[in-house]
Amino acid sequence: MVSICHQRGVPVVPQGGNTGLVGGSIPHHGEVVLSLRRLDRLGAVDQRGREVTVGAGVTLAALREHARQAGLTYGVDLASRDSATVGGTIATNAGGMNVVVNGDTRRQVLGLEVVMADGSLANHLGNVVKESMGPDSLRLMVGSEGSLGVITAARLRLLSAQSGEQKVTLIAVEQLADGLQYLTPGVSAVEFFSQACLDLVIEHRALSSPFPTAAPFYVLIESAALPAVPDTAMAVVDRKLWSYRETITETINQQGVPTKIDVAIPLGRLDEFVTRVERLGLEDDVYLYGHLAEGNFHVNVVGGSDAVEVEDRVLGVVIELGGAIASEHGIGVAKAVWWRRSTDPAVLAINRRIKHTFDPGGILNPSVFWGG
Ligand code: 2HG
Ligand code: ZN
Repeated sequence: MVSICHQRGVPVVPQGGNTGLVGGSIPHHGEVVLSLRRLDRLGAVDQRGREVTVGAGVTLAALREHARQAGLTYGVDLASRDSATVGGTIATNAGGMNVVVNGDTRRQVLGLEVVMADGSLANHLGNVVKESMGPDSLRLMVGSEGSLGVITAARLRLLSAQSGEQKVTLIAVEQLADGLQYLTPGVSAVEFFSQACLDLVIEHRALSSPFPTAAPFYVLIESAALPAVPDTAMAVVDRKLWSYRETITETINQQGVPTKIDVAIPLGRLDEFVTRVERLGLEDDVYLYGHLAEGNFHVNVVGGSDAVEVEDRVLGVVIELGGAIASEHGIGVAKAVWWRRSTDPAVLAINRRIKHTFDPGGILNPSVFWGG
């Protein structure tokens, strides 16, 4: 299909589970949508080599279950695991809850099979764990959001499953910097959410309040051993506490169409960011939550304000604080203008040349990065 589109100059948007939040997997100007979901072949797990080769359309949930049956695990996990696909998560270099221990999707990829813009198939799945054979050009597909090639299969690293049940602790904190003390060995997730998020899920999800009094933020730690929590801090331990964090997104979505802004802030400036967002005086409901270990905030804003204006104001603060305008959801169309504005011109020029080399006719997901 890609070769036909190539011959006719018809633009193509590759699509996995369509769980993206920056408009990177949907057509914007009549492009053909190429769904990869039927490429859902699960290869046999290589238990000794701790790896597996799977089709791009395999969901993260299916991959994780497949690995689990072989006594292993896949390093990336997300709340949208039932729909998000291997191809989509590679194309966006997805993060999720376990980046603190396993790294991002890029770290899990051992090899790729890709359909190039002219329809030819490029195979660099490989067989070995490490090689030294020149530039790994197909690696550029990771994070390229379908703009350089269409990922059809991936060889992925698997990890030993945690022995014993992980403990989940929720700790109330006065400021986010207080949560950073829990970034210790043996920790597999360090998540956070604001009081506004907690109030919302308590009201709409029939969850009970975990603490007798409110705090500005809550940090959720998943770890092998219980974290050393100071006597003065409120804390509870229970695996079910994940539901407070994992239901935030869908509960916000039920309140209206949110403006979603995924950003990364330098770890030394987390609370400065919170204060600066508060000072913007947004009249809408603002929900702050995300992945603390990476300084990854999901700023969700629900109300009547103009989405572009809200995004511009928040991203302006992010740039001033030396942060990144996209931490794990990618650039897509939504962040394209900001990406071009905030990226070093020399780096942008390299990216333009790479795009031209891989896709001279500009048919692969033309709106991401370069549209918007
Ligand atoms: C999460 O961490 C997801 O829950 C979604 O990345 C974040 O909807 C969002 O803004
Ligand atoms: Zn996230």
